[in-house]
Amino acid sequence: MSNDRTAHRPALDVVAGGPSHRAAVADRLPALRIALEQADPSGLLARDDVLAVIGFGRTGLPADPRCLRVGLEPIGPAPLEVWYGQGPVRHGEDAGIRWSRDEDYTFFAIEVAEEPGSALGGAAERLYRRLGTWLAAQPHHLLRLWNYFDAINDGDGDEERYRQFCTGRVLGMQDLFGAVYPAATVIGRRDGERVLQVYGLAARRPGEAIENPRQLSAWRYPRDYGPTAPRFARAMRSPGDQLLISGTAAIVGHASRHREDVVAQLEETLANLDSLCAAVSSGLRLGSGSVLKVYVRRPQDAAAILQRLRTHVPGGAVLVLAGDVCRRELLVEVDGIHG
Ligand code: 3EB
Repeated sequence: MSNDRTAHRPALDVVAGGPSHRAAVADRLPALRIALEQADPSGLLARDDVLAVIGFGRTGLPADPRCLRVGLEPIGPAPLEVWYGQGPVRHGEDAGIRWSRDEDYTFFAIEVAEEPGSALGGAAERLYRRLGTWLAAQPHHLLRLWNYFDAINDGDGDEERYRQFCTGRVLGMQDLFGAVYPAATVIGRRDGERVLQVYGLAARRPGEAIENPRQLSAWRYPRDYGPTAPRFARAMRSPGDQLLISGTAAIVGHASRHREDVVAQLEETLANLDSLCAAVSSGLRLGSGSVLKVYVRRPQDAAAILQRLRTHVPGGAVLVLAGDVCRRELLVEVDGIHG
């Protein structure tokens, strides 16, 4: 991870040029293109530049390492999330980790069943241990993780499943991710399937972790939120000069804001997203270059949320999913990619 900001100027900056600019361009990977599209999965899999085809809810997908079905129900249209690299893409499976890769980017997915009657932390620990060991042997650097599991808010206090997940994650990841955490999302499904699903993105060059000036870094959250603080970066600036935005909700400092008021929570979330963008580059705005997923706890809130998002992120692609945020009082969360 480079601390030299000039080596990772965002493409979105107006850059004056000069030697450091040329170096940055030479170092930059092509962008990963993530699209939300209604398409025939087998047609996509016939291409040599498709890294991943992710379906949500009841979508059926071929058995292929590039495909993953996540059991979060779409609210409204149910497009596929398709990742396009430059190709040619190779793919395979190593000890339960399904992967695909071209020269620049790796997609991977791992699913671990929870043991009946035992805490979720055990599954999280096993999953992260296997993933960390696998990643350490790969030529690419971890940028981004998405974590989905059932009934995230079940259990009280430190028994809550999200808190148990956080503890298991830390036990399993050990030093394998180094001192810099990836960008991440953790969202609860409601499909009753006791399987922890994680998918992620790695790249030939490392990214640059970005924190949000409006939010305390998650690994510094006080004890009130659980025995093990979450470990993730608010965003990762990718080596392709894209912004990989972690799950973002109505948290300011470490406190949840606007209990019971989804509209105000979304406004706070948008302020957090704007602040994150400003931390990267003063001119950076979400818009037509953005692909967002919005996770909504109460399906009846979806229409208002989508309408507000369309105004704030003009021309952006948005997928609305029914999902539970890790704190019970939070009603909406947004993640995505820009650039
Ligand atoms: C938050 O800001 C909301 O545990 O990896 C968002 C993204 C959240 C990632 C994680 C948690 C995680 O704390 C929740």
